[in-house]
Amino acid sequence: MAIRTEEQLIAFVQETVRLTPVTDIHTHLFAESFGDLLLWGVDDLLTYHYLIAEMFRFRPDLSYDDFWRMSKTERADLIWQTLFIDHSPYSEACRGVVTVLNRLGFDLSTRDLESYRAYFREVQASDYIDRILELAGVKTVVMTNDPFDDYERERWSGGGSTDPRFLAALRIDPLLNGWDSAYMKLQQQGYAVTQDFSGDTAAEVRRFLHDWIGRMNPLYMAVSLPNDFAYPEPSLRGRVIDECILPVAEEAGIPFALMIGVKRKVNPSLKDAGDSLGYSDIGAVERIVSGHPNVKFLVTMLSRENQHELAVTARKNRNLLIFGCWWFLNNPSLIEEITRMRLELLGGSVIPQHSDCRVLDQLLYKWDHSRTIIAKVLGDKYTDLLRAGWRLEEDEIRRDVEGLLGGAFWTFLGKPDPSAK
Ligand code: RAT
Ligand code: ZN
Repeated sequence: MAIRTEEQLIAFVQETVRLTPVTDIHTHLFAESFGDLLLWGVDDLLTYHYLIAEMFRFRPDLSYDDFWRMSKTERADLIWQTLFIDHSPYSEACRGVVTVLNRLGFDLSTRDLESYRAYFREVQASDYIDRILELAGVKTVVMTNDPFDDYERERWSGGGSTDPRFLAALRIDPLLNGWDSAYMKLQQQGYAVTQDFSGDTAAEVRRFLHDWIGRMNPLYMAVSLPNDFAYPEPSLRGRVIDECILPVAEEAGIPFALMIGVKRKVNPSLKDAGDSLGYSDIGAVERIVSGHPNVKFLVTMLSRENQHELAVTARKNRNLLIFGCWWFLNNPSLIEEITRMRLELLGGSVIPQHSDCRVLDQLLYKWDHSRTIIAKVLGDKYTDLLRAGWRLEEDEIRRDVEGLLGGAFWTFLGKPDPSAK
């Protein structure tokens, strides 16, 4: 059916974006079979590392050691008091908690954390997973799977994920960012590698990757990289990329996902909350992507200043799909600016957002908040088209939104969306 008025258009776009199920291409969530790796509930929400960093800003009196000695409940109490009671929770990470509690139907007027906790004591993980995915409108979640983690490896020996809503991604940071300890872990897993990368090491790393690809069936291999990432580079990281990852990505037919721009541990006392960001050299992305046209690359960058050149680089290389407003970019003002710019430069050949959720419940806020912005930007783009004289059909808008919320990802992978009927 054709759209007739601007009012009808905006309402239709908002409704379509709200109701179209999402493929969330990068999260730190896990299927229930991964046991303790799956985080959920109000205490995990409150102890999210984004909130830990914010809490410390208001508590110069609190020592880091005292905080880390506390139990999870005590940390959650402290964060609730500091960020939600002593101050108004309008930072994006705080507002996220409010959105979640509200969407779960809690009475926010009481601000009574204990009463919210009582609900979580009664609920079963499997029911809660169903409830959250349903409420969030998320059909598929891509996990971050670490073959260097002992606890996680055991879960894979037990069969991994049998829940088709949770799909794997093979995360290989230690290979690229910590070879001096990674090589020992590879040796423990039976691979004949050496610290100086001599002999059969490259072939053995390729064997390791193929073995884990066989076990996990990952949609892609992924790494986070520092802001000074260079390519090509006469370094161990350069050799691992050239001799191991790129050939395996091509042979296995899965993308290599690069998440570029992290400065790890600028304040180690904050642990996971102590990472920062820096501007990166887009030349490294240009060279790796254009030098390997038979490999697919998923790329996101952490610095706001890299976003425009990254979108332009994607225009030049069809084997590059850019994704998400990552981590410190996942704030409404930046999501809007970046999404607008990407749609103007790339149309629908982009993945505007991923959630990066670490706690299941966060799906509710990350997608609610992002959907609102995506709908706003898309509404503006379609309004411009309508004013330019283009006839807009509801089916075409539905098709476009499905593409942005997952379809473009599956097309890029060259795989059917497993949840498509
Ligand atoms: O966004 C985050 O939660 C970060 O701590 C990281 O997990 C980052 O997204 C990553 O995947 O390295
Ligand atoms: Zn992440």
